[in-house]
Amino acid sequence: KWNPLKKVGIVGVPFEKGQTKYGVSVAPAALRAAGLIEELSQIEGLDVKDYGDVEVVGGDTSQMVDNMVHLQQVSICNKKVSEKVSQILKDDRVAVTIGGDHSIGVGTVDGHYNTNKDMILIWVDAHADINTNKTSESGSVHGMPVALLVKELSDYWPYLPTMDWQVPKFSIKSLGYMGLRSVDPYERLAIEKYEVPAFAMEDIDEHGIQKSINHILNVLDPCMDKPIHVSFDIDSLDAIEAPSTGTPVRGGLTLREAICLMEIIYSTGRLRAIDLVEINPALGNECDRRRTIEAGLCVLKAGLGFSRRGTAPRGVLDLPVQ
Ligand code: Z70
Ligand code: MN
Ligand code: MN
Repeated sequence: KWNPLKKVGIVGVPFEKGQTKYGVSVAPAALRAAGLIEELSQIEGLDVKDYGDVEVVGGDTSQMVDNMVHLQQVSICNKKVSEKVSQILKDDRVAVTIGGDHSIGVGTVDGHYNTNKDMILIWVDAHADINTNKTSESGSVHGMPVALLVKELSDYWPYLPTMDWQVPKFSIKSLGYMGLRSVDPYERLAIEKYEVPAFAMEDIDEHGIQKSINHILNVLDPCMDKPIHVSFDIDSLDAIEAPSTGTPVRGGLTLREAICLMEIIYSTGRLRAIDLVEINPALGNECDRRRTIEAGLCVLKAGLGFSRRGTAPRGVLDLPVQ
């Protein structure tokens, strides 16, 4: 019934104010230099359009809201991200957003929700990113995007100046997690309170990657007709697979599991948006950097139809003769 869209739009978001380390903002340029557009264009039948980077500007750096660092900059950037993601989706393309830190998930999901009210969200991450400014230990907004997005948690926030453009309407009932292994106490409470389907690493160990993702898809969308958004934090991968990230956590997904996860979601024909965030090319050595970027490219390719089986040339029935 559903065929994967064979058109994709890429947008970079060189934003890093949702966390404290320098370097996540250079990931879009590093991925492009590593051949992002060319690699994706080699996928059989895939039409790739580069929408460039969202312009990131400064803003008031004073703390407007308690325990929310750089809120105004996060807000200004995310408004643009939301508009860009909506535009790509309206152009009938899969929206691929290259971060940047995970605070940009506010904009990508907001933009997707505004175009598809029935979308479901798979948050692939070592962390749950569902802190409020009251529960966060760090004050970093990249640990808060899910809590900002879901309507069920709107009463747990104070008024957020500059965030008026973003009204939380997305339901936590349409959210699922994969890869968790560093979850704060109040984040765990939220997951349990709202019965969010969450496959932490021990659950993936128990059930395997295929059954885990299929279970989440079945819980969130039993009729199998909803658009899917995957917000992929590179730190969901094991620290050995993706060392160049701000908070690497050992014991994570293998790249093979992540590829398998993306292939399964692609095969539904309903994957409409992918975020790839938290790659930090400024951390680690050259080997770490290349490894991490290559892992990110593999994840994107798997989500956009690259087949590990190989693809025969189109319209050709036999090998060439001498
Ligand atoms: C912690 C917090 C986080 C990424 C760290 C960590 C959040 N729960 N996310 N690294 N990618 O600060 O809220
Ligand atoms: Mn994250
Ligand atoms: Mn994370």
